[in-house]
Amino acid sequence: MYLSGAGLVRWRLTALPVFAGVFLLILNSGVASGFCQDAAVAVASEEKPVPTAAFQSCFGPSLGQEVLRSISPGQQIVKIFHDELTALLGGDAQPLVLSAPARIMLVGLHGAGKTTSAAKLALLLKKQGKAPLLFALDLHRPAAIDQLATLAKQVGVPIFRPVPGETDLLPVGRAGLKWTESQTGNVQIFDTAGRLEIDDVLVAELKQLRDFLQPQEVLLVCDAATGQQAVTVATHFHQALGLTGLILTKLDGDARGGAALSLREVTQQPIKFAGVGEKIDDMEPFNPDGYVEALFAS
Ligand SMILES: Nc1nc2c(ncn2[C@@H]2O[C@H](COP(=O)(O)OP(=O)(O)OP(=O)(O)O)[C@@H](O)[C@H]2O)c(=O)[nH]1
Ligand SMILES: [Mg+2]
Repeated sequence: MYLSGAGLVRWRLTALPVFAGVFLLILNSGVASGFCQDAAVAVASEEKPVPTAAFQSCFGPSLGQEVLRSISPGQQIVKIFHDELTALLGGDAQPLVLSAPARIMLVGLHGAGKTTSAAKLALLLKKQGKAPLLFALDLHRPAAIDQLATLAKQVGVPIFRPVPGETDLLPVGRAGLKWTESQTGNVQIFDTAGRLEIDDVLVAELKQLRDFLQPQEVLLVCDAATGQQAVTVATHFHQALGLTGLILTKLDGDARGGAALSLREVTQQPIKFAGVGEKIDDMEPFNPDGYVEALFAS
């Protein structure tokens, strides 16, 4: 399980207080899970009004459906809530687009989990019968190259390492592609540098690299704990780089959940993977339905 009710509640309270009424209805209906109780208590303490227009836009289509007679009104509301959230998150799990030469570029802020996710992704792809290659293209933090090399060894995947002291990203990218000629891999995963906050120089550099590599996938790695900051970051990276998806990391931590909905909303791109721990196999394809299911079970 990678989502707590409290995390979603925090998001909903700021984004759409309309759920207040719904939570309270669920609670009163006697089918409330721990999550709903958390939510109802939190909502009750907020004393926020329930805007009718927002309620209609969110639940209108569902409420127009004929009410199923076999389940109680409370269960019906839980189902509507479940279906709406799943739809908000994009419905089905979205696979990677990997046509040859398959290239995946990972971008994001410092500490978001790019390097770790690069190796986790390599392992996942390897388990699917692919032959991934890793590229250490963080030239800003020398330790990042060693970090990826250690992880690459752990997952048994070849790694391209830049010449020490190299600072110019494009020639390194070019050397990386040259290196692939001696390799048999069929999916290339590029780790890149992060920054403490959005930085125009970094983004311009990444843009150049993206133009050169022409990756099918540009995935923003986002720390789930960063909340609203993640939304600003995602907006900026999406405008600059044209993201094709996201990896939401640290969903095993305390501040979980809310960011997923906001990130999806501002980028209109799917969350493709979820980081659920520090171990190398702690990453899974992001499944909106399972995510919402976990929410109701918490
Ligand atoms: N609990 C948990 N920790 C994670 C997860 N993903 C990454 N981490 C940890 O987060 C820390 C930062 O991860 P990195 O992969 O180094 O992050 P980065 O984005 O490459 O950071 P920079 O190279 O500084 O830009 C490490 O200690 C990871 O083990 C996750 O899904 N869950
Ligand atoms: Mg890194």
